[in-house]
Formats: sequence, C-alpha cells, structure tokens
Amino acid sequence: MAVFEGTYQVLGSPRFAIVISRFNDLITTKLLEGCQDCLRRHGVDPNPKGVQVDYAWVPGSFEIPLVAAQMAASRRYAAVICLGAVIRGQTPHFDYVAAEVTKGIATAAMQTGVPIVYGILTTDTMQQALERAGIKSNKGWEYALNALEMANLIQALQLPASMESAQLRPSATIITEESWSPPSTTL
Ligand code: INI
Repeated sequence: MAVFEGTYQVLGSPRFAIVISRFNDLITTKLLEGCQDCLRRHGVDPNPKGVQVDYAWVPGSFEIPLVAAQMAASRRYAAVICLGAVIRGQTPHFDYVAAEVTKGIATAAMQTGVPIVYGILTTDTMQQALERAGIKSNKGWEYALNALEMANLIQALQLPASMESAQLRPSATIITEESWSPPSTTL
C-alpha cells in the first residue's frame, strides 16, 4: 500500500490564488505578508505582476467563500488561500460571520476538489489577532505552507496508479504547471 504525503517543494510554475478580507486589514495585511514570504522562500513568485499568484480583495470574511469558490472553479490554481480575521469583541454577529466563512470555505473545497486553505483568524480580541499575525508568530506563513502541502498531495492522489511506485514513494510527487490538472467536478 502507499503512503501519501505532500511535500513543500515546488517545481515548475504552479499558480496560487489568495483571497483577502479588507475588514480588519491591520491583521489581514500582516497575514498576507507572512504568506508571501513563505511562498517566496519556497520558490513561488508572489509578485502580483507576475504569473504565479493572483490576489482578490473582498470587503469582509463573509464574502471570502464566494470568491474563493469561483477562483477554485476556474481550474487555474493548484490551491487557493483565504485570509481573514473575525474578532469577537467587535461585533455581536461574530458567530454568524465566523460560521458562514468556515462553512463556505469547506463547501467550496469539497465542491471544486481544489485545496482551499482556511486562513481565517477567529479571536476574542484584537490583541490575540495581532499576536497571531506577526507579534508572536505569523499564521500567514503556516497558511502558505498548508497550501503548498495540499496542492502537492492532491496532485499526488490524482496520479494514475501505474505511476505510484515511481513517483509517490517515499514522498509525494512535485506539481508542475504542465502536470497539474484539477478534477473534473464543477460547482
Ligand atoms: N468581517 C470580518 O472579516 N471580520 C469581522 O470581525 C467582522 N465583523 O466583526 O463584523 C466582519 N464583518 C463584515 C462581514 O464579513 C461582511 O463583509 C459584511 O457583513 C457585508 O456582507
């Protein structure tokens, strides 16, 4: 039997999409910086004028799933990364926004078959969010790593069985722009 495990290696020029919420942009822009730093250090060019990463800004976390789903459904990306911050102290409808963005992202990933990373901070206070967006650590870095791993893993799982022994063991194969093709499911 095989063991499937994604790597963080990037060969070729896979494309990624990042959907970012403007709400709480003090936090989300920091998450974005962490994300871009991780991608850059793993060989992905995050320059918006380049060809590897596309960006979509949305008003708030509630709007993230719709845009992430459309980008995933476009079949252009090896993975989509969603960045948002939902902070309890600021709104009585924290629970609604947090629940909808969570459910929406999961649904979009399942319906498209494209990895969609849940990079949504949900915290009680702005201080807690700041600590996760650069003061203590930057979760954006982790989210990018998750995208690299999942893109690689999904690619590996889609390889024909005949290629398994040659390419999947002991670790997953590398995604290239040429070799990556999403499953045929549609929204
Ligand atoms: N959007 C967020 O991303 N984070 C929040 O904490 C938040 N709060 O607190 O309300 C928030 N609200 C806006 C929401 O995401 C939508 O943009 C808005 O309701 C319009 O649909």
